[in-house]
Amino acid sequence: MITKENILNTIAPRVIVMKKNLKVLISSALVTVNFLIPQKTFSMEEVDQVDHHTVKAIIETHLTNNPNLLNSSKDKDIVVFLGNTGAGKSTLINYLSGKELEVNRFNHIILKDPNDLSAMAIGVGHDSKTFLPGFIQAGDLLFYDLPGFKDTRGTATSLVNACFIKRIIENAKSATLVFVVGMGQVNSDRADSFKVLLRQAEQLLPNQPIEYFSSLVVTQSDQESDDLSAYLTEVVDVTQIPTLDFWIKNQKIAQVSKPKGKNIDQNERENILRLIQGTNYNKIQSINIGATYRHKDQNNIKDIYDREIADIVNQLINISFDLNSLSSLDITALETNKQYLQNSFFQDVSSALESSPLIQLLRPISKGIYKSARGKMERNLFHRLINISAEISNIIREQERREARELYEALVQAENDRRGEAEARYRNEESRRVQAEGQVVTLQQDLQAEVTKNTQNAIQIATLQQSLQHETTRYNQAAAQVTTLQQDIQADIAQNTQNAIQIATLQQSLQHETARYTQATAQIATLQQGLQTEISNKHQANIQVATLQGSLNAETKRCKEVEDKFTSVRNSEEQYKRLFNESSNTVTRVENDIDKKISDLFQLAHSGERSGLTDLARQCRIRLVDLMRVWATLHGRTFESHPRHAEWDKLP
Ligand SMILES: Nc1nc2c(ncn2[C@@H]2O[C@H](COP(=O)(O)OP(=O)(O)OP(=O)(O)O)[C@@H](O)[C@H]2O)c(=O)[nH]1
Ligand SMILES: [Mg+2]
Repeated sequence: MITKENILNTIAPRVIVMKKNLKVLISSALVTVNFLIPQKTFSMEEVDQVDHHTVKAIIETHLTNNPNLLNSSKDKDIVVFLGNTGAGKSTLINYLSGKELEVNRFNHIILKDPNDLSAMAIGVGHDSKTFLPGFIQAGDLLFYDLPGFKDTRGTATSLVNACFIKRIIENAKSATLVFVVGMGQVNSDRADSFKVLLRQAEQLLPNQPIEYFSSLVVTQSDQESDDLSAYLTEVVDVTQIPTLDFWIKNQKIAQVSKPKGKNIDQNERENILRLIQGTNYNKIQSINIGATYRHKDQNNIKDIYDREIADIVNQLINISFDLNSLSSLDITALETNKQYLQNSFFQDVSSALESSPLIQLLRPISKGIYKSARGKMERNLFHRLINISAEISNIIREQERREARELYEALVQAENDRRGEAEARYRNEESRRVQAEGQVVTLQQDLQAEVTKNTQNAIQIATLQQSLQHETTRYNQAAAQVTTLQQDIQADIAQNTQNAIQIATLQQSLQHETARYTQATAQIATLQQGLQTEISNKHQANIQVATLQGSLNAETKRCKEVEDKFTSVRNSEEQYKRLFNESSNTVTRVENDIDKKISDLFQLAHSGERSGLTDLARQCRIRLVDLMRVWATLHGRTFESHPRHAEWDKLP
């Protein structure tokens, strides 16, 4: 059976293995960021095996322990002594500021009072003595003793000094430079180290007209003061060193002679002070302190940056990527991390670098080195991020493929299991079929016996079938009766239905009649009241009837009298009628006579007309008028309405 549990149980152990693999994959993908850092051992001459955190600690310690030095030049005009280590800068500053000096048995100038902490420490032999910059106020001049350029104290010292030098010079209101060179430097190697010193100064103060605010003091001179310029011009090719040429031409040169015996010439001191006082001061906005580093220092600083950047990147990875959560095989989480890597990680690295205290400390004194370290990191990180993104994409794809494969395998397994079950079921069915076949044979034998028995039974069956036939007939009759009954019932039901309808109608009528009865009852009550009234009226009427009877009797008597009168009138009327009939007959006779006469007259008139007896016709006409007028009177009509009036009118 394929169930979710089955599938999960099959996949789960493999998923655990995959998770472990993924964790290793992502860890290595991210950790390889470290590989871009050269795995070079970081060493410092003075403090062995210090890492960049120690360097940072050293710088911070010196800066916090020497706030006076750090801020000593603020808004002041300062005199800065520049020279290679061992050139005699510290010795010169002590000399100029009036410290008591003496010459020891090795012909070295030393402090008379070695415990004078205000004096500058003087080196012995070629070892640089000045570890940190120092300053001393000499009258109205403020001298700054800087450690020798390109000394051998190591990167940490160089960085500490760089911090101080940069702060002191840039803080000052203005500065004048005193370049210090030992006569030995001038004489040896065609003054190469002198040239290097000047080149360094130019790099330190790029785009500055150094010669205008500087002077040169040559120490351990074996020349006469007045011959110094001539000697330098002779020994050094001044065309190659324009600054020296400028100093010589502008008399910006002084010297300290090698001590003769135990004495130190005090006259030269005044010369040098005058020289310094007569030289310009200049505001120095920004110095390129990197110029003071040796190549080795530069590599070490680069190393410090690389390590700090690697630290920051790793820290950021630790913060931003929870490898445990990444290895959960959660594709959404992986995608999110991939998006972060592609979109924001770079920016976050940049911000983290900007806020690193070490970088903030070192950057002002090693801008170029930081820029190149960062550039290198950005390039590498960019490629690395692309690789990591691709790696994560691969992991996601791989995981999806694996999951799909696991699922497929689980499904195949489940399908195989199902087939196995089906086969087992088939085999089971097969054995059951074989058993069943055995049973079929037995059953066939039993069947034969049954057939024999059946033949006997068949006879009985025939008999039974006849009975059945009979019963069927009876049944059919019964069924017909049932049908008839059903029809009757149907009819009854229909009748009942009609009855029910009639009952309903009757009920409605009953209701209606009841209502009418109620109304009639009310009317009866009204009529009874009316009857009562009528009875009382009748009583009154009886009284009136009695009265009227009396009147009637009187009238009857009068009627009798009238009747008698009427009888006599009738007799008169019959007499009258007889007379009337007699007169009517007379009238009728007269009428007939007139009509006869009229007709005769017309006949006579027309025959007169035809015969030309116009007068006769005319007399007939006149006679006719009289007769027709009589006719009109008899009939109560007009003359013109006589039927022969028109005929008469045509008569002449
Ligand atoms: N004979 C002689 N020795 C000198 C003279 N100036 C310096 N020295 C010696 O040169 C050595 C170095 O002198 P420093 O003054 O320490 O030299 P610096 O220039 O301060 O050296 P750093 O501090 O290392 O930069 C010391 O032994 C001095 O005694 C000089 O004019 N004559
Ligand atoms: Mg010194």
